[in-house]
Amino acid sequence: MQHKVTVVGAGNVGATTAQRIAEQDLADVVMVDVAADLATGKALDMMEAAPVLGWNAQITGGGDYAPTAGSDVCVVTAGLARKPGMSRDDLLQKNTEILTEVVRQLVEHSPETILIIVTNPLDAMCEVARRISKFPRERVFGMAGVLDSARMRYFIASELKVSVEDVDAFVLGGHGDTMVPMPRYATVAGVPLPQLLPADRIEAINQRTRNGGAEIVNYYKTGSAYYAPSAAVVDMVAAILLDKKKILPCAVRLEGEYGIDDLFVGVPVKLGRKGVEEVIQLRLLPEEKTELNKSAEAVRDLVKSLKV
Ligand code: TXD
Repeated sequence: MQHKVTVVGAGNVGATTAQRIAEQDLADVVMVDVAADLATGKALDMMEAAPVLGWNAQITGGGDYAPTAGSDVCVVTAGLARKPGMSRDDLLQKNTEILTEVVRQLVEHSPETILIIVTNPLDAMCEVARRISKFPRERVFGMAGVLDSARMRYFIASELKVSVEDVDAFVLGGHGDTMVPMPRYATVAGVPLPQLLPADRIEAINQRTRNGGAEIVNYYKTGSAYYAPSAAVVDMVAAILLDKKKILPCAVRLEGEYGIDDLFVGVPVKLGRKGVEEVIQLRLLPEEKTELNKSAEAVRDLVKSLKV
């Protein structure tokens, strides 16, 4: 039987995610958006590409949650972007309201689903989704690390003029300015990055990675990145649906790992059909641990002001 994936929010990230899933014939896709016609129209537009490109998945879209029933995976991209005059805290409260309603609906129609949260502020929205869904951490987690790591991998590959396929890298921590790129664990065809680049060039790559989202926003002026973010989501969706047991950095609720408890933080996990099947513990140097703790504290501050 074909898998079913719901994508809430048919905006830039949501629609591109739906498109990528269909083009890979990974699953049928249901898009839901408060802007119901937008979701319906984008779904139809994508379906009309299917005969040309030759994929067989079904995409539907609208404002109703009934068609989402029995979804294997639900991706939540619904939310507002920060508008002029809006504080980060205003955004936090507004997107908390949106997530609360969206997750309630998703869980009602698909009680066994796996929730992948994308909406910012990412780590705090994961906590909102967890509180509303009451899902175990295996089935509610967020996308950020795959994107941040992909950016780092690209920057390394272009600096060294090698194939992106040869480059592996990890970024830990919250999805924000305090994220922790881990060059010590980055490799190029198996060779550790510190053997290939001097420290100052590695630090420049780390800094560009931390600034990766803002760099794109500066070009787009309105709106933020969505090609790489949607690709990152689909990597996670495929790992789950195809039970790959793939190790990917995700925002997952730590329960004592890395010395952090009861908080969503980006760390490598094993993704398979059950969702997060294992939290991978890396051995960190004291300075890396300090950075990770700092990043976790930034997430904790946000979570403290949640009103759910
Ligand atoms: O790494 C990451 N996690 C991220 C996060 C990478 C990229 C984008 N990131 C965040 O995802 C971004 O900061 C936003 O919070 C979300 C979605 O980004 P996108 O670029 O797709 O935003 P859009 O294009 O504005 O789309 C949001 C859609 C839009 O169509 C709204 O009508 C819809 O969300 N929306 C809703 N849908 C359903 N239900 C409700 N309540 C709702 N409210 C808004």
